[in-house]
Amino acid sequence: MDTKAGFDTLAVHAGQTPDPATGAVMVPIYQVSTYAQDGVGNHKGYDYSRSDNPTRTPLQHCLAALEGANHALVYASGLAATDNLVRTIVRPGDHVVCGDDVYGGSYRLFDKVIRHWGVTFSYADFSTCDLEKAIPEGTRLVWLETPTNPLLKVSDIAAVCARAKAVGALVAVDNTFATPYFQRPLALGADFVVHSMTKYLNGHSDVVMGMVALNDTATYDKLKFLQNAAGAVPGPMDCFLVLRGLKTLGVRMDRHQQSGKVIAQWLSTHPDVARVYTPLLPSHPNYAVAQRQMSGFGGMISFELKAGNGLSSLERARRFVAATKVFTLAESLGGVESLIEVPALMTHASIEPAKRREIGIEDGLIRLSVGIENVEDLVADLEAAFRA
Ligand code: P1T
Repeated sequence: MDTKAGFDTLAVHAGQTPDPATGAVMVPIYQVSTYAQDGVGNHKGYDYSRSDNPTRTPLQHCLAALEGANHALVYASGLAATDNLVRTIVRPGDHVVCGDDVYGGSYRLFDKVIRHWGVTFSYADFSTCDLEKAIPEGTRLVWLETPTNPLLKVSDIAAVCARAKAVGALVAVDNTFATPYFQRPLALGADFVVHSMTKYLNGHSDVVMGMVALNDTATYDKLKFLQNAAGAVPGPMDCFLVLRGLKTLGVRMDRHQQSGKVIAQWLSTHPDVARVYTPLLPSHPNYAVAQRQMSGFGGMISFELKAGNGLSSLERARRFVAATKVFTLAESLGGVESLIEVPALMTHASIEPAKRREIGIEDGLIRLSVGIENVEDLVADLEAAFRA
């Protein structure tokens, strides 16, 4: 496949050709751990499925094409991808600067695991901070999530990369919320793109998987070495499901965004809503940056309820999320079905309460992942929850 083909064409075809043995149009699920060898070391390119698997390889090629990267590697989860990338790049004594508002599990991995290997971390709001102060000389890696989870802050990727380059630091962008359909960090100067493919890339809430995409072949070889040495690989069935999910990424993202806009606008005028967070609305403080570096935003919205009826905003949030019927109360995001959750109690509960509030994640914050159901049903569901 010509890598200059359009995004949707690449999503359907890149890395995939009809099976030479049978003509099967879809990549088969090679549910196999090992491969026959004619003589010792004489095989057809695969010897053991921890190292490589023929369902995984086309998925990696497709993802590299979508991110505009030379290489992509897929992992058993988004956090496994994060862990393998960080441990490939940093050594004891190194310093990492991380966005202050990141997925709670990424923060937990850095603060409760990798920090104990003698790596130091500092945290900054890349959407507002002075980049020269936030990214000091000697920084080895910058970890940038944009848009952020759950506050949907958008940071200027090119500006962060320029500062990082000036001090010799590498930049990894967690592109889970935007997907390569709406944002291509490598083209803006990033060294690595990371995804939880559990979310939009797969899109059907039936797989946990992660990926890293990059251009530098020497680092790719190191990553591949660690992946094989440590073994955080996904199974062939999961790779098949993500290959299938990717084919509709563009149409799904358009629909998530279209419905997301309707819901964001409706929430922003609702009398019970104190604040709406989403780059879908021009009132978002980083709207200009978002317009510049992204071609769209998907369907993620966070909002706060006003306290009322003698209830705190947290208690109102608890009742609200228990009352929706089309929006399922669950962690995760990016699937065809709409989800609702309270970050302080669920996805970001691993961050200490004081730190969470310092970041701006209020206890009563509610996060929506707007799915592809009929938008009138979604609005009616939320309206009913306001009245419950
Ligand atoms: O769950 P896993 O596939 O390991 O991915 C971790 C991860 C990494 N980066 C971002 C931006 C994420 O949102 C996640 C996972 N997030 C959720 C489960 C959630 O509900 O926010």
